[in-house]
Amino acid sequence: MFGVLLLREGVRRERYLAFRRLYVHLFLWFCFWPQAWAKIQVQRISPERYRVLFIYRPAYPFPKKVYLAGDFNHWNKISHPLRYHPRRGYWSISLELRPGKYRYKFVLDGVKWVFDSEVSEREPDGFGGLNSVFRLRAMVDFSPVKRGDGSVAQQGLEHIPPHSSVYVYQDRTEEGDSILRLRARCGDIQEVYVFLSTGKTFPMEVVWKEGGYCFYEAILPISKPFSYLFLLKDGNSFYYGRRGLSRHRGGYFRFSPERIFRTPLWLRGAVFYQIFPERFANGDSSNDPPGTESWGGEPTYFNFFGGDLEGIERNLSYLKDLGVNGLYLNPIFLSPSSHKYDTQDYFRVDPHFGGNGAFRRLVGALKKARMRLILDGVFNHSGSRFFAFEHLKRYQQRSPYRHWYIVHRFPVVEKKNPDYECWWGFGHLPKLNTAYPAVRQYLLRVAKFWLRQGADGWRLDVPNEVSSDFWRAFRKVTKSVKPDAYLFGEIWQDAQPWLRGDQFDGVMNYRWREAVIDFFARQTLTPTQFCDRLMRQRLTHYQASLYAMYNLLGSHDVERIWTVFDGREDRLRLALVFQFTYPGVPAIYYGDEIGMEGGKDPENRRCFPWRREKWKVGLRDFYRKLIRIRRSTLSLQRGDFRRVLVLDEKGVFVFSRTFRGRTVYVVLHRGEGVVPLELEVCLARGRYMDLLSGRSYVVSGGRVKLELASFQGMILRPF
Ligand SMILES: [Ca+2]
Ligand SMILES: [Ca+2]
Repeated sequence: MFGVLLLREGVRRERYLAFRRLYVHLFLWFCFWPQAWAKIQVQRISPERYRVLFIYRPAYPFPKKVYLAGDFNHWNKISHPLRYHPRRGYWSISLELRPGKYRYKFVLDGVKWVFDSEVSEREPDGFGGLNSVFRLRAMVDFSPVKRGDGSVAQQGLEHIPPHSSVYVYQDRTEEGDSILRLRARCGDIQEVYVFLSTGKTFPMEVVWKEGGYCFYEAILPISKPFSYLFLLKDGNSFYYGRRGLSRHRGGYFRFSPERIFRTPLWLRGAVFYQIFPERFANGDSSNDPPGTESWGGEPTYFNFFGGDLEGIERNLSYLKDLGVNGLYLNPIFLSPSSHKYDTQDYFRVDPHFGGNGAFRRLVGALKKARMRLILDGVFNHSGSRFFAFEHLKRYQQRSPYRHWYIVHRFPVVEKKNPDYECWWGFGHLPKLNTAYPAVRQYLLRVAKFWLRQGADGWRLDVPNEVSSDFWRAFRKVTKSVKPDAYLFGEIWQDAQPWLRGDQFDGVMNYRWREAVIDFFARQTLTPTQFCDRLMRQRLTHYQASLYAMYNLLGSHDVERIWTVFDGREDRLRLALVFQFTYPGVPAIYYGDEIGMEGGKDPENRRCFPWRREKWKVGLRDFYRKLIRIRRSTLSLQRGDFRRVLVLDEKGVFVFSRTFRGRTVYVVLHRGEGVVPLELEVCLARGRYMDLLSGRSYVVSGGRVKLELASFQGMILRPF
């Protein structure tokens, strides 16, 4: 009996020791198991540009791929893959960024979003999670400067720097004059001039300040090539040229204004209308896809309503009456979906849209109506039913199309997150290998073909995911077929790299849209801040591209503008006054003009209601009026842009547009109540008419007295 007890005691002790070992293991495992960590390293390239290294070490289970997504790439979850360093066990990516606030997350295997738990700052991501926030502050180690001390700080002087610059230093105006800019330290120099090799001088004025720098600008009435220096007066006279700062003249800069790129002139007079063809109008029910639902039903990602090209053709009179003269159509080529971003055949208009015959008829009708046509070019990826991908799936390694795609591992099987590159992990949207010559030639052939069939240009889908090298070839080829073809890209972030004259004319100006919404709808910007946001885009882009920007308030990818403004029509109308008076091509997303509502896809793709009682007729008439004003006022189409008056406390913002000596003033009052305003104008006497209300105002002593009601806008033209 005792023996049995002893035995039991021994078993208990064994068990106790086993448990203790397990606990110790668990404790150690908990303490030393590799946790995920992240780190950011910053290196200064110039005061505006920094190389930022994002490092991430994941925890178990280890991902196969890590991507970085954030404000800088419009949260694209696969455009910025990190590189794996097997020895160190971490992933990294280096980006060139400007000072500013950046929200970001790491994306594991293209599906799992994780925030960087190491950073001190974070904020809600709007989906119940958190974003990491990184503030990149300018690193400026300035020595003190003084005005009138007989010296000029060489440090900070910049004009055409050797590295790619953020700012545009040489440009030409819409009227062909030359623009020169110089960056210098603020509070250092008394007077700054452009000094020509002929001995002529032009004073420069400060147009922008940032991070302790002043940006000086002069507009010279010169359109032929010339040589120049900068003359800096601060007690002594200094010259700044190619060889740097000197007391003597020499090392002249050269400028050939005619070498600055140009964008199609017809864009200045253009007002665009974007159509999602499946939802605008059903002109031919015999071509409807199987299962087509009745017009006006609630859209899902997958249903059809039968819209087609004949529907557009039949309603051209509506568009002509509205006043638009350019159409941008979402993709129209054969593909299984309603949105048609999954192309099956680039040379065939979808039979559900009426096929190539309907396209020819539409082109004919558009020519008669003097309307331009822009097609949607989806060249980053094809659909999985595209012949080359079909062939690849069938014959695998043996397919001659194996290099048309980027295959990581055979066999190629279509599924979610497959073993080949695709758009956002969607297996049915395989990424085309645009670096491969045969693919390149094929796509360029597509681009030329449709221009020859009557298209006037291309809107390019996700071009930031395709190499710039491809777009350079694309521009050359398309402009050789049609020199005034309009090329604009879907770029959500800073578009400067695409708008230097070698790739696109403009972009879908989503940044501008954000600023407009922040100022007019959310009212989170003061007039000064709004003006600064605009100014920044103006100084970092060539004028040619600013006049070719596709300035949109709505599209198939964002909430309806009526919904964004939450139905506050007075604010929306004021924003529209701004849209139609600002440089760049005003663009309307179908149905925004009648106040269609809806959140993001699929709500923003509802059927256009052709029954007039569903329209907000007043809003539609306001659009018509603005379009007419825009199309009949050359100063609004081609004029320069000048900030005239900004009153933050009154919510007033006035700017002017001048072309060939004719100046139009645009007065915006973003706020409640009545604001009296005395505006200094360029005429000493005469009269101005507000093109919106038809009222006239007399100039007396170079001033006009105005009274602005809540959210009122005025477009003042001399008459
Ligand atoms: Ca000085
Ligand atoms: Ca149809």
